[in-house]
Amino acid sequence: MQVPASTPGSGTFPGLITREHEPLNLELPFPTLTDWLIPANQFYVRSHFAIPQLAADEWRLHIGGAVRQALTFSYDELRQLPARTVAATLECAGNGRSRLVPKAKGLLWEQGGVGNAEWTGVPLARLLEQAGVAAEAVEVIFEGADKGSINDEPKSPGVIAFARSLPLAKALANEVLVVYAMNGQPLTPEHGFPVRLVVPGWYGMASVKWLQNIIVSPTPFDGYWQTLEYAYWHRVHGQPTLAPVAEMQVKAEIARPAQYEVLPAGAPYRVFGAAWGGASEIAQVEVSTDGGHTWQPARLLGEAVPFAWRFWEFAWATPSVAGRYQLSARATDAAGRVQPAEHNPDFRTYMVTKIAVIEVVVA
Ligand SMILES: Nc1nc2c(c(=O)[nH]1)N[C@H]1C(S)=C(S)[C@@H](COP(=O)(O)O)O[C@H]1N2
Ligand SMILES: [Mo]
Repeated sequence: MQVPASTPGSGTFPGLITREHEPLNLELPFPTLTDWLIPANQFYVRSHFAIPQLAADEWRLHIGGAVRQALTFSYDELRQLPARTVAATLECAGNGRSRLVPKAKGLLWEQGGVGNAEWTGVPLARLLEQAGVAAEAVEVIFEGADKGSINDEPKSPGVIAFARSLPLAKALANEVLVVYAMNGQPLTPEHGFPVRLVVPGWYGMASVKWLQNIIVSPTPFDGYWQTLEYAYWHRVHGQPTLAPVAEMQVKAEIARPAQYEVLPAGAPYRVFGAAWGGASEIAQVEVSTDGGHTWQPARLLGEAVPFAWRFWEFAWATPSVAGRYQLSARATDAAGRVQPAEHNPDFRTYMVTKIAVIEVVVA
């Protein structure tokens, strides 16, 4: 088959989609998806403040709070410690928000606020062990070097840093890394240079970039970025209570065809996409080509890699009758979670995984 050079996925990258200039927010044009590991310069960028320009030789990581001994690491000291490399998919909790009706406030991400990369760094557990976590500790707070004030509602109390916490059990999990390399290269400024946290299995907001302070806390942390933002309604004994957004939900996305792509009638077409969803393995992806009436299994490609997305494909014979057709994909994970048809309003404008419709024109 002759493939014109401009066809999505054929190898030419058209560039990232600008969602916001200042602060910088860039989305991957998802129909271009080809590589399992997304190169750093094609990886979506989510930032809430100006990107701090940090010098590696001046940067320090401080670990304090409820610890036996406060510690400070330089960039070189950190890179001399035993390292681990973990492949993990990061997805912004607001990815897919453009699908919400009525139109949501906030950045209107389409499909591409997501990417998969190999992250290299020091297991956080090792650093916490060296500092000696106090018996009364319950959470660990991570603070980035970026700061500013949020002037839209909900307003911040003046100038604040980007900060998030993890419960102690997740902070000590061996996949959580204090990262200095992405796909084998030093981090770029957009992705957190010199050092960021990477929390595999959790939405992207947990993976604090430009990391400079780690504070072990004897109380739960109720900061701006996990109460006023990146929080959802969690029902406890029927009572809605605000909880920080955490683990990723199960989701499949169609990369090709693209929305409103024109396809020839009566021809074979390879529907292609990715599926992901936190710690649990993707068990199944199904595709519907008739607006969700019937579903057929897609073929999972490659191997299951914990915390990383799984590519899939589905061989479709396009109808011989010209017209508009609706394609959808839905994922199920090994824990039995199935992608929902409707958005859960308790999730507010986060964790948007409702089954999407890609409409194509068969001509
Ligand atoms: N310091 C800091 N860390 C941050 C953010 C930020 O604005 N500041 N954004 C978070 C959010 S919401 C996401 S989705 C991921 C995005 O990481 P990326 O820009 O490398 O794709 O970074 C997270 N870490
Ligand atoms: Mo995000």
